[in-house]
Amino acid sequence: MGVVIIDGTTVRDFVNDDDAFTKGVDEQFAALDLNNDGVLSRSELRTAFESMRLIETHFGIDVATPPDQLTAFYDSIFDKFDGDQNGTVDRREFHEEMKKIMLAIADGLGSFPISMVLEDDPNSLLQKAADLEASKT
Ligand SMILES: [Ca+2]
Ligand SMILES: [Ca+2]
Repeated sequence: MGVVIIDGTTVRDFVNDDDAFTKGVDEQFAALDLNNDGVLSRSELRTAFESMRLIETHFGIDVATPPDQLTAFYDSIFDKFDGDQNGTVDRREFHEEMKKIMLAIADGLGSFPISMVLEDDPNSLLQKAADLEASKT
């Protein structure tokens, strides 16, 4: 666990830095693709989001949500990612949707820096955003 100070600009700068963002998303994708078949299945994506604070932060989901609602929620997330509706999420679809989510988070954060407690996750995109910001100063 680490605490990072982050604001909307930090996140937006990261998303707009093509090299850094693509690298971050690719690493995350590779870590989530548990069976290494090059695409994310419904359950792989769900496992990912269950372990990520990103979605809780973004959508305000809390742990008390009933299981059937959670399943419906994760299904709706999967459908969002699966742009061509072929039942799997490929690298390009993942990249595009993560970009939207990160920009939405950036908008939500605005210009007020907040401190976030991040799980020890080397693939956390918010952590990478904070690292990129730190590397500039
Ligand atoms: Ca897979
Ligand atoms: Ca797809």
